This record gives sequence, C-alpha cells and structure tokens, in this order.
Amino acid sequence: MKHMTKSLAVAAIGAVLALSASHAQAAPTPVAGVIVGGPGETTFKFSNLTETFPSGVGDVLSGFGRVSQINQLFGDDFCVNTGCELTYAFNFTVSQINLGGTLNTTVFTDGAANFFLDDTADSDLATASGFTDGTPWLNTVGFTTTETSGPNAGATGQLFSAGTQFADVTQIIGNGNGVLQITGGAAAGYFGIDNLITFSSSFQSAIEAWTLPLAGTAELQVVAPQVPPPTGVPEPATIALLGVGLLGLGVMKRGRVKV
Ligand SMILES: [Ca+2]
Repeated sequence: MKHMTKSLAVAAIGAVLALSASHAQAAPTPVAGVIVGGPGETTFKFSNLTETFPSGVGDVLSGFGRVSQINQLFGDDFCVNTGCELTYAFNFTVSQINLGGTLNTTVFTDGAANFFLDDTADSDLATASGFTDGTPWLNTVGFTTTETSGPNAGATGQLFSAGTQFADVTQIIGNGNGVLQITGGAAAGYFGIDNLITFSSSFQSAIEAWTLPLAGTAELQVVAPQVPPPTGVPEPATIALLGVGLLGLGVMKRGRVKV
C-alpha cells in the first residue's frame, strides 16, 4: 500500500512539473496546416529557390522557393497533413546596381513574397512549376529599411545583395538580406498583420538545364506575438492543482486506513 501511495504522489508531482514546463516554453503550434514555433518563439524557415537574373535598374527579380525545414522539423514533418508542401513566389525590382567595387552590389524595392500550402507536393525547382497552387498561407510585401553596415551601408531598399560577377549570369555568386511585412493569408492572424519577417539568402548560377538561370537558398525568421494568458497568472492555478492532488492522496490514504 505504501508503495502505491508513493508512486501516485510521484506521478502527481510529475504532472505538475510538466504543466509548469509547458508554460515556460510553448510547444510547436499547428497554424493553418503547418507546424510552426509557439507564441513568442522564433519560427525559422529554410528554403531552396530558383530565380531570374536581373542585370540593370528597373529589371525584375522573380523566383520560386520551397520550404525544406521549419525549426527542427524537416521535409514534410512540419505538415499537419503528411505530404504537404509549403512553397512561395517572390519578386523585387532593381533600384540600384553597382558593378564597380570589389564587391558588386544591388538594391531592390517594390518587393512581394506569397506562400502557398499545397496538399499535393508538385513543385519542381528545375522547371519552376507547381509553386503557386494550393491555399494562400502567408502574403507579404517588402519592408523598406536603410542598411547601417556592410557593402550596402547607407542604401535604402527592401532587399540588398552583394557578391561577385553580377554582370555574368554564368559566374554570379552572392548573398542577400532584407525584410518582409505580413499583409494576409491563412496564417497571418497567428503571425500578426504588419509583423516583420527578416530573411537572408544566397544565390549562384543554376545548372544549365534549369528553366531559370539562378539557384539559391533563403532563410526566414518571424516571431509570433505572445498571447497573454486568458485568466490571470498560471502559477497560482498550478499550485492549486498540486494542492488538490495532495488532498486526493490524503483522502485515499485515510480511506484505506479505515478499511
Ligand atoms: Ca504546389
């Protein structure tokens, strides 16, 4: 009898500890079919992309990407329905280009990036097809900032890139960074309309057989707003639960003594 009582007490304390842990760190959260970071946590997305080769002011950079990782979930592990794909299409317009420095630089404006959730994984980087079907999951537009450091310091725009051989589509290689602002989509309520997404990217010449001339990657980060607890502070509730649990054990023990 003493053994059973002790193990019940341990189980009760374990349950309380688990409750406390869930308050300290939010669990991965399903949002419109995709498992993302909890409220107040960073959602990190890694993706592969294919894109055009803009070479002068006014040219449009456009492309398509597929998310291959969200936080610690890879492949389709972040899908609520197994086998989904999260893809996106984007475009920016060149506002400045500098081919004269040690590093070539390009500044872009008029940006947009729209994400789609598709239950049939049909996107193909080589043919640039299958990226814009499915449900609009998150819509964003470029957010204008001024670079304070790096090769684009002092420039104002929405996407900044730097690298080498920016005039040669077969030799170009570089990196980019910028900011997007959420405007809509099924996941916009969770991530917050007007909330900002920071991103960085890399790009280089694609394999010749690809439809679009450049290939690359992009990493995006967004923090969903912290939701305040609906009723008061969680700690007193946890303590009350512990009290009820111990009370229950006491009643049980007393009952057994009588018998
Ligand atoms: Ca698709």
